[in-house]
Amino acid sequence: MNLIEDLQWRGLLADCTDLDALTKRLTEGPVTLYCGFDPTGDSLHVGHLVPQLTLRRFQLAGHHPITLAGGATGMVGDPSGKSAERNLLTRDQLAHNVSAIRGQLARLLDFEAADNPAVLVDNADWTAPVSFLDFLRDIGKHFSVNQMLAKDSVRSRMEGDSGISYTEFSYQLLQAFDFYHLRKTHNCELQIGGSDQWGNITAGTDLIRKKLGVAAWGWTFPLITKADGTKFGKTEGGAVWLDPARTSPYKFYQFFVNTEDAKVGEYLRKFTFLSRPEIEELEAKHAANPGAREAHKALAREVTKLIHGESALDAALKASAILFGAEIGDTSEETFRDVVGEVPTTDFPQTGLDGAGTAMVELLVHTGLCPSKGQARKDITGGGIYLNNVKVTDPALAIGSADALFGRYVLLRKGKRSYAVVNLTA
Ligand code: 383
Repeated sequence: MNLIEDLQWRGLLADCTDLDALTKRLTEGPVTLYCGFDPTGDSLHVGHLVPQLTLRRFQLAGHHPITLAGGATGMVGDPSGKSAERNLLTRDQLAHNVSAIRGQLARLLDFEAADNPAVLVDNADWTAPVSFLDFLRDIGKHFSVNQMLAKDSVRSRMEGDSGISYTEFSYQLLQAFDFYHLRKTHNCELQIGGSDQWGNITAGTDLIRKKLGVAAWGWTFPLITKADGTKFGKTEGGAVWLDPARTSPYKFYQFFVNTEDAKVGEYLRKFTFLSRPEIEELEAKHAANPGAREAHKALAREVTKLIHGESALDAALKASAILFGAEIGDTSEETFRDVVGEVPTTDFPQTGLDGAGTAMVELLVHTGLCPSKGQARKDITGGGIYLNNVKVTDPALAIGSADALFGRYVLLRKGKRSYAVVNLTA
């Protein structure tokens, strides 16, 4: 399977400006391509993974990837896919965001590759020095307002209530200018992006043709959705970020392991570098035994390893195992807190554990795991109660401060799956 066939098999082609010509060009030798990311926040999120991985797929096939941080475009705000005008970010915010996402942009690409090292650029470097008058004369003159109005990003806002400012209306010119600049300076022939970027990308291919008279291609991939068609990458807690300080590797792992069954094959194809036979085998396993969730686990493992590395993946796996009965071991307090977040938690005064402590049966009732102390004693004698995932045998057991995890928590469990956390309060 060549690169294009592989990308198509993975479902990574929504549209291409000229697939036949690009296919031919790719067989003739390495191509330089780019994808842009605006610094709208100080972290990228899972929605940015497909473009990043696609750049890497091209690099693995011998092509030259450029990843672009939108220091200039971030000052303006892309209207694509947005139903309302954005708030302008301050220069300080932008500088902070650009430096925060630089590392994330570099993470998945190889900048040391001997033949085709990746390159990271910031469009502020070539856009900021151009004067407004020069831009209007040299770039603006090549755009027809009629065509600009026809772009989805603009048309939907003209039809909607909130309209569009001149600032955001101009966005497509800036992105077109980038492609033109990279075509001239880096011989960049291809721009990739999500299908929301089609209008901006074709603005660039048009500008290149008009100003340079040479070919350039655009390639978009379908936007990832959930099974019901809604936006991918959002949880109750908000977006799933690539920054581990915002979304811990444990939560990141959980997000992918909880992928809907109907989507697991698609996500394996789009979010991992597993080969076609490997993915087909996982899909077959899932079809044969959905309960084992092997495909989901493989997906979550692969993506977590890619973004957070092997040791963070190990920690996430150990933490995940806690809610399946594994002992707490050397889990960090931070990770444990993530786990605790998923379990009903009840406060209890820390002083209650001083001295002789508090009877286990009392805590079992306090947390609601057992309806009465009598039932709690029976459950303990029956062998169904665990303290910090270790089986309890003595119905008269008292819990003291030595049992508190990280000095703050007691993990109680009834049977296989019912957990409760006692949160010790000062
Ligand atoms: C800026 C300057 C360029 C080329 C592209 C850009 C950014 C682009 C944009 N992209 C989105 C973003 O930054 O706004 N105008 O959040 C997202 N991308 C990629 C992909 C995606 C798009 O970064 O579909 C999802 O991740 O294209 O929404 O010269």
